[in-house]
Amino acid sequence: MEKLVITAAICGAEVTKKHNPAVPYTVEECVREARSAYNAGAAMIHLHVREDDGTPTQSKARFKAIMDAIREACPGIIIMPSTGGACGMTDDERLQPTELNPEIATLDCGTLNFGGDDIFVNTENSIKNFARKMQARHIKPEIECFDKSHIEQALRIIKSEGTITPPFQFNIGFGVNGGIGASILNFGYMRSALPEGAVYTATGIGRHEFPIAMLSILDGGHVRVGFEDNVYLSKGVLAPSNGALVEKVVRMAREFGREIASPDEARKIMSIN
Ligand code: KMH
Ligand code: ZN
Repeated sequence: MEKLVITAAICGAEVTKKHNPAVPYTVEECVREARSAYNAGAAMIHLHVREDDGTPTQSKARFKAIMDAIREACPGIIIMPSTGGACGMTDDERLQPTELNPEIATLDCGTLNFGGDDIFVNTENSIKNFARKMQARHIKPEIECFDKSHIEQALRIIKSEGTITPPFQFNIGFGVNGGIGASILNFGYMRSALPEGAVYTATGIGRHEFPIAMLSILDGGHVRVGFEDNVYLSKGVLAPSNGALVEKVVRMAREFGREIASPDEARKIMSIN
């Protein structure tokens, strides 16, 4: 089977040091967490950034400072900035990291409840606008889908716009509060909706992180783990670092004969040029 690409979502926008004191806010903390994931086998970092006090921001300057520092500490690593940001941010605010021309960035393909009163808004026109802007800058979109309807929305835009072109890279997420639940049946349901030839990463939220990783390892998909999605190594045991979460996936993959992709191998697998 193809080598396994591990993405580490090291920071997120919602999780805080109250959930796990190792959640990174500062430049130095982001570098520490990225390095731990890279040394453990992550080929890609999915990046959100914060101010030093933990406030999520999509500031271009803050992204640049942290991306530069991570690149220096982790030679060759793929950095995939978020264009999702945090709930309540405007589209222009969210798009700022694309001005740095990253090789890949997230493209969220549907609106969903996001817990409590929060709604993560991605209208059809917003998604089209994000896709157009990313195509103009030759940024590969990772198509983020937290429900089957998001895959169907992405496919409609692929068909009508020509701004998202094959080979496609999807991230299918399970267990977001407001998104599709995490189960074997739902994994198959989402998986079966992906277009022929698509490459995909799977993400499970909270306690679903490792079961979903296992399904993806067995199915030939790729895996995302990290503090953005889950702060525990096992029930009641906080992960000391993002690297510890990646190490667990590496152990699982090796048990089932999947070798781990380097960043350059990941670029080939995911057609990131
Ligand atoms: N923080 C969420 C509201 C992405 O990075 O593209 C959105 C998110 C998705 O995390
Ligand atoms: Zn994210």
